[in-house]
Order: sequence, then structure tokens, then C-alpha cells
Amino acid sequence: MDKINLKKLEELNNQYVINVAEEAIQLCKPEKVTVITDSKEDINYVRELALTTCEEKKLKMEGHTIHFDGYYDQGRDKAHTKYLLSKDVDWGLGVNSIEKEKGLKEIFSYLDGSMTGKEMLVRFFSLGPTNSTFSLKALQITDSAYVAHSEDLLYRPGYEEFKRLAGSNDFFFFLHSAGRLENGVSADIDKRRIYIDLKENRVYSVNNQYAGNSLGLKKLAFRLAINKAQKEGWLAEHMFIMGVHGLGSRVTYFTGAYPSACGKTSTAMIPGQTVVGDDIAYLKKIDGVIRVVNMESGIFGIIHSVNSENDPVIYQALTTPGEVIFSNVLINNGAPYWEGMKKDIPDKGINFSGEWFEGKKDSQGKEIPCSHKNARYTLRLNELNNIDSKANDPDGVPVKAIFYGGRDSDTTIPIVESLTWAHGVFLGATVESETTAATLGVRGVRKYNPMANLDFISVPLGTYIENHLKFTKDLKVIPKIYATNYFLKDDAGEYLNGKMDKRVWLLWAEGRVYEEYEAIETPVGLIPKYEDLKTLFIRELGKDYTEAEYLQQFSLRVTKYLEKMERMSKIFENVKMPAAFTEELKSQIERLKKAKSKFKKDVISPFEFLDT
Ligand code: SPV
Ligand code: MN
Repeated sequence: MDKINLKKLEELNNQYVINVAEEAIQLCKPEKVTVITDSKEDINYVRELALTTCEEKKLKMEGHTIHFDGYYDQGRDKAHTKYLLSKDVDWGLGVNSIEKEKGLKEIFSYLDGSMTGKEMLVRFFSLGPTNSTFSLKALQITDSAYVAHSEDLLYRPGYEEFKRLAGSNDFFFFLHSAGRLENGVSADIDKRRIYIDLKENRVYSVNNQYAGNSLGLKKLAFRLAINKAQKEGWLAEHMFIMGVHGLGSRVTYFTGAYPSACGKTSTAMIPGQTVVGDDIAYLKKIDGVIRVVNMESGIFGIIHSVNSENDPVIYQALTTPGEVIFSNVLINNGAPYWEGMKKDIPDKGINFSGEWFEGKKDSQGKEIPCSHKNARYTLRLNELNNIDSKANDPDGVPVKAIFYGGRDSDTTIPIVESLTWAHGVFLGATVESETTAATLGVRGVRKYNPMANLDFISVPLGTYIENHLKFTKDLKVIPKIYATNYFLKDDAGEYLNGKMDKRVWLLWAEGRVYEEYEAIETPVGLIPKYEDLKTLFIRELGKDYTEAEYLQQFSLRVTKYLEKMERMSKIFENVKMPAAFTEELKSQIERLKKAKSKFKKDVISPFEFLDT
């Protein structure tokens, strides 16, 4: 490290920072080390470096670049993401772990010399708004300028925050190397490893570039944060945060947890509302109120099907000048194209498979689409015209309602309000969802996904759920909880709801916060009345919502629900869960059985519950 860079490190007055940086240098053996502060020049340096290293290329539109991840590096690698633990830990979740000494030895052998001939970047970030009691600090060391640049769009600068640490080692540390590159992408994918050390608050990641694997600050910091939150009595959740704009000038803040690629970003981006965050939220109790901040300040969003109708705000940002990194889309003549953009797509260009032409097949004879299903865009939230005015408030925003949802084609109804907080926690804890392209592996398989957080929960499941159950203790205002399902299909496999219908669900839930709508009590919770939805569909979407549609969407598939409860009972049979959760599961089953024997039907109309 030269004197100028060493001075930048020394100015932090933090020996632990210097120690971990020195260890990383000795291990990875970079040719050059550059410390990045919060200054404009330093941040610009990273942006330019990503072009010099060819990890990004300029596109025609001002500020736009393209980055490609390797063909086999297009999603989170769950199989090779492991906790460094002692052998006999059981979280009740089938935790993917490796014995610490063995894991460190393995990953150090891959990191050893991984930066030879390359430049190491040392960056500091704030997870959450600066100057905030919510926020955590993070040190990222990487040889990928794309990673460092992405983090610059997605997180708040933290060099000055580190000065405030006054020498403490209370920060997360991430060491990443993209490893050997071929044509600008990680070449040794078979040696891709992501190992998490919860005790030391550190993560090592090697031989990868896809952001979910490489960016320490995204899902890796999230796993560390969940563990820290359980110890400190707050919540770190896989949630959007948004302002729902109700009657008059009323703004009501909602959070919502959805598995990857299941409508989290698109809910937060619903027209007419304002966005605070789309992926990761930190929730704390302050003066008897749950308040929340977005630990990020940008979006790493799925681009598939983003078009001027479905997602007008994002589409606008993607088609006008401004800083945007596109990844794994098709490039033709300096312009990006992706599936579902509702524009003519050229029949050739460069995509995540290299030179691409329509009809190109992979090694298994399967046609390669123009853009990967998990292709993404990265941009700062302040590029969007719907950013909420409190998005960077160090005190966060107050939470009035929480949404949970999964991708479920045949069982759960579009929206239901929980009977109580504990029932709401139960609804969140029993989310099931069909797998998507956000992770490597088979798609469309129904999987249990508590709080849409299965991939990231870094404590025993029972502890995690307990922490939710007791979160309302001493609260002045208890948020309402809703379970939603945007993916219900009819027998012919057609979706029963349009993409914008969630606007109606949001506004109904917002009205319920102020008791503006009555609800029908069913065995699974409180559901909307037909007349209220009819009014809302006309008002919000200019759409005539028929009684037949309501009946098809909101009839209780009681037999299917009972099958789901059987699956849940089986899952929880071997997991140590809090008594209050087990009680909820038991009561839910009893209520469903009672309704089934009373109405003697597999599917019960919501009108049947009107006078019960
Ligand atoms: C997700 O998959 O939930 C994402 C993108 O938000 S990733 O960075 O891959 O986690
Ligand atoms: Mn996510």
C-alpha cells in the first residue's frame, strides 16, 4: 500500500481496520491497493476502474453500463454458501454449514494469491442512513470494480461513519475476490465459495461476480444482521418499505416480505405510492412504535418484464440518462434489451452466453433467451421519481402494516388480514413459495419459506419466530399483518389477478388501518367485502370487478388449506418452535376443519361467512 492510501486508512484511527486490511493483502497478494473514501474523486475512480478492467462496458445512453456474470454465475449459489460453525449445530432449518477450521483452510487456499496482478479496493459503507442508531458499518475489500461500483449505487458511503466508530471493531467485514477472469468473468466457478463467520462478523467470497454472491453488503451482510438483530432484540427482514398514499394527504408506511422474484419490488413500485426500499429492512422499537429503515439506498432489481405498463417508474429510469448498471441482458448496437420489455428485440447481439442469435441453444439443446430470467439493473433510489421524502431519515418511518407473500398457484387467497399479531406471525412463518431464477437450481418447486427469509435466517428458526412474537411487547401501536398471494391461478393455469391488482390490496389494507372498511371473518383471517373491492377497483384501476371474479379469488379452498397445514405440521414436527406458534397452527387447523364439516365443501364462498 502506498503512503497516500495508508494515510487514508490511518485517518480512521482504527487498528482493527488496518489489521484486517493487512491480512487480506498478505493473503490475496494484490499488485496495488486503493483505499476509497467518500470523496467524489474516489467514487468516480471506482466507476472508471470498472470500465478499465472491462467488468463493465459503456452503453450508448449517458451513464448506462453493461456487466456480464459468467454463464453459470447467474444467481445466488445456495449450495456453496455456508456458515462456518462447529459440527453439531442444528437450527431446525437444514443449515448449510462447514466446520470452521476446514472451511477457512479451503477458502483461504482459493483466496491465496487471488489478486495477483490485480488492484484491491478497500471501501467503507453505512448499512442504513448515516448518523442513525439503526445503522451498521461495513468494510468491503474486493478486487472487482464492478462489485465496488454496484455497492456505491446500492449503499450509503461510510468512510466518515467509520471515523465515528472511534476505533471499535463493531463492523461487518467482507473479503471478496472474483478470482481468475476469462473474458471479464470469473473462470473457476467450480471453486466458487461463500463462507460466513457469524462470530467474527466476517464473510469470505471467492470465484464469483453475481451480486447476490459477491457483494458483501447485500445478502451476506443481511445474514450477519439477522444474527446480530436476534441478540439485540430488533428485526432484520427481507422486506420492502413503502409509503401507501390513502385518503387526502395521508401516507401510511408498510413493509412487505416476499421471496426473491415474487413481487417485492413491484409492490414497492406500484404507481401512486412512494418507495423507501425494496429488499432489506431493519426494524426497531422506538418509544413504543416500530420504526424501519432501508439498509440500502438503491435497487438491484429483476429486469424481466419491466416495461412501461407494468413498472413505469423503473422503465423510465432504465430508458433515460442516469447511472445504471445493466447485467445479463442483451446488448445490440449499444442498447440493452430484455424479455418482456414490450419492444422489438433484435435477433442477435451479446448476452450472458456471449455472441447470441435467436434460436441459440445451450449444451442441453435448450434455447437460450435473449436475457437471463434473473438479469438485473442496479440504480440509486434517488434516480426514481417516486422516492419517499423520508427515505434517508435517520429515524426511519413508523410501520403501520406488514405484508407477507409467496408464489402460490393453488391455495391461498389474494389478501387476508391476520386475526391477531401472533396469527400474523404464524401467517408469515408458514409462507410457501415456488422456486424462481434468483437462485441456481430447479424452478417452480413449492418450498416452505418463513417470512420469505429461508435463505438468510442465521439463527435457530424457533428463536427467529420467537423474536417476532415478542416484538409487540410494550408497543403503543401494533401494526396489522396481511398475507397476500399475487400468483393464484385458475384450473387452466391462468393467473386470476392482473399485476396492478396489488394496488387495490394495498389501499384496502391501508383503509383497514384506519377502520374505514369492514371485513369478513373466515377461518384463515379477515377478508375484504365485495362492495369495497368493487369501489376500489373502479377508483384505483378504472376496472369493473365482477362478483364472479371475487368469488373465484376469495373463495376459501378449505381442502387445499388443510393440505397446506398438513405440510406445515410435518415441517414443524421436528423443529423446536415457541408454544404460541404451535398453538396458532393448532387453532388454524381446528378452524379449517370446523368450516369444512359445517359447509361440507372443498371450496367455500366468502358470502357463506358473512352471517357466521
Ligand atoms: C434476491 O435474490 O432476493 C435479491 C437479489 O434481492 S440477490 O442479490 O441475489 O439476493
Ligand atoms: Mn432479495
